[in-house]
Amino acid sequence: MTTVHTSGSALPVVVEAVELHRIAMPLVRPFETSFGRQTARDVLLVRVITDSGDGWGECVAMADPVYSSEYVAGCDAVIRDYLAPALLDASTVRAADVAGVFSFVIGHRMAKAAVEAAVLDAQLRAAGISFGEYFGAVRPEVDCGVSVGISPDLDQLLAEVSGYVDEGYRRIKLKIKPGWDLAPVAAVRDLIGPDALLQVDANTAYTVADIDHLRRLDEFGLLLIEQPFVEEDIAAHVLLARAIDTPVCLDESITSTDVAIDAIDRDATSIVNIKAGRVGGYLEAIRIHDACLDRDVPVWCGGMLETGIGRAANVALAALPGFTLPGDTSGSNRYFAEDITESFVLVDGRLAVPAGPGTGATVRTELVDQWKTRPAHLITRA
Ligand code: NPQ
Ligand code: MG
Repeated sequence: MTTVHTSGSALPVVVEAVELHRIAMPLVRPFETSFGRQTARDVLLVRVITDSGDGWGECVAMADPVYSSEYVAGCDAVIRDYLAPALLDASTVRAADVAGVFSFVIGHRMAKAAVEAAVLDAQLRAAGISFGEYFGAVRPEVDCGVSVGISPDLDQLLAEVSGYVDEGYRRIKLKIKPGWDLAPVAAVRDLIGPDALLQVDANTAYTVADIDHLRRLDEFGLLLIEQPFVEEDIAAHVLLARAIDTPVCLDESITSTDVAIDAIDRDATSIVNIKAGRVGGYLEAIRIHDACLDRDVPVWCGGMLETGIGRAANVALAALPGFTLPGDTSGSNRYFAEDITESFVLVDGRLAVPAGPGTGATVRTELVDQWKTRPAHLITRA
């Protein structure tokens, strides 16, 4: 079991104000999935100003509610109207208290996760402790994979994948949907060879009627198939897992530790994608990791096109012992020409776990100002 580091490291902070920043970052190339095509990342950043210094968190919600029910404007509103006032009302908080302070709000996990991360960053910066140390990281660097969008054609797909292989990525993930599955998987398997790590992600694009078709993926030696069916339908994933040799891995469905344990117990998932934003924060993500480690279920760190703020925290999370598969922890340049923090650069297919206090990443506030799509909101005690 991993235990969160709690000794002197976790002195509480008093939150004096919450600042909400909304910025737009162009993507280096459009990213297409079964739910749509993204050309820019519309990001909500949270800065908490405390008696012991500032902390930053990143909200992973997308501009539109197409991956999850959460979306940027909704997260912005729920933080402004509910979460920030509750945090300002609490006299002193540790990151570990934040989920309790927010429990009166149902759902809105991505919004809650962003604020909790900002509090944790402030608290650990004040204590001089890194996210990795606090989480219980067991390795100084993590193996990186890359998520490859749906391409206009196979030639462009193969060119993109070749580029990532040349950059040293240790695992390729292809986005699939009906009409874009067997052929791209076959072509990429042929390109990268039988031993290279390859997996697919359907982002809920299939139904149980497609089980016989999905079984045809078995011949390509995939690490896993991620989230073929809608997030509420655990039973459909159980049926697929019985029918297919390729391991089934849930992403969208896994919203908490209890849901993860239930899905594992029902044999709906034999590998789990952990995304802190989707489950309400890094502390809940660690509890899912612990539950999976107890059950010998491998986990890997998902990605949501994070800036350096979220990327730094993800890399720290991916350094926990149960993260035995490469994550979607790509280099900054996979998505952005310029990052909002120092860039994350792959070395031999790995990213280093930041060692500095808090996330260890420094926010370039001049870029936050330059890329803003509206003035910052400042929420202070009433
Ligand atoms: C997934 N991520 O694993 C997601 C989905 C995803 C890296 O494949 C903007 C913001 C665009 C978040 C596209 C990866 C996105 C996004 C895809 C998340 O399912
Ligand atoms: Mg996914």
